[in-house]
Amino acid sequence: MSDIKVGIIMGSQSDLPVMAEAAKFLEEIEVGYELTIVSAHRTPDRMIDYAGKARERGIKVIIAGAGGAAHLPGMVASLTTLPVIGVPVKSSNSIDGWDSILSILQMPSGIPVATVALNGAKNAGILAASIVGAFDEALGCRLAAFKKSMKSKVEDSAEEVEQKGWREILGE
Ligand code: RP5
Repeated sequence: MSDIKVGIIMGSQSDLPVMAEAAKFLEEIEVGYELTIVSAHRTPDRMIDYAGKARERGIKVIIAGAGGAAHLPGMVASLTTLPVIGVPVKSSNSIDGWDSILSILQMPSGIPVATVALNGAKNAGILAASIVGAFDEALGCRLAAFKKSMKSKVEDSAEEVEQKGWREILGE
C-alpha cells in the first residue's frame, strides 16, 4: 500500500499559496501526502474520479480547499466514505470569505465536512495528521512533540514579556 495517507486538493492553482500550508505541516510531521488541482465546477468528472478512487488508493483523509461558491469539499464528501476536511479560501472571486466559509461549513445532515477557519490550511494539515495518528503510535508521538513545542514557545514569550515589559518588546 502507498505511503500517501493524505490527499490535498484545491479548486484552482490560485488556492495554492493558502493550501501549501497543509503540505508544509504534513512534511514537518512526516506524513505522506499528494497535492493536486480538482475543480468541482470546471472538472466535475475529475472530481468524481478522484473522490471515487481515493480510498482504494490508500488515502485516509482528504483535505479540500476552495473559494467563493466552494462546492468541492462537500461534493467530494458526498462521493467518498473518507473523512473530508474543508478549507474555506478567501479567493479573488470571494465577496469577503463568508461565501466560502458557509458553502463548506453548512453541509446538510448526512454529509459532514470538518471545516477549519478561513485560509486555515495549516490546521487542516494538523487535523489530517491527527486522524492518521489515531491509528499510528509513532505519528502520535510526533504530534505530542509538536504540541509540546508550541507550549514551550508560549512559556518563553510569557517569560520575555514579564521580564522586559510590553514597552521594550513593542519598542515604545
Ligand atoms: C474556486 O474559485 C477556486 O477554489 C478558487 O478559490 C476560486 C477562483 O479560481 P480562479 O478563478 O482563480 O481559478 O473554484
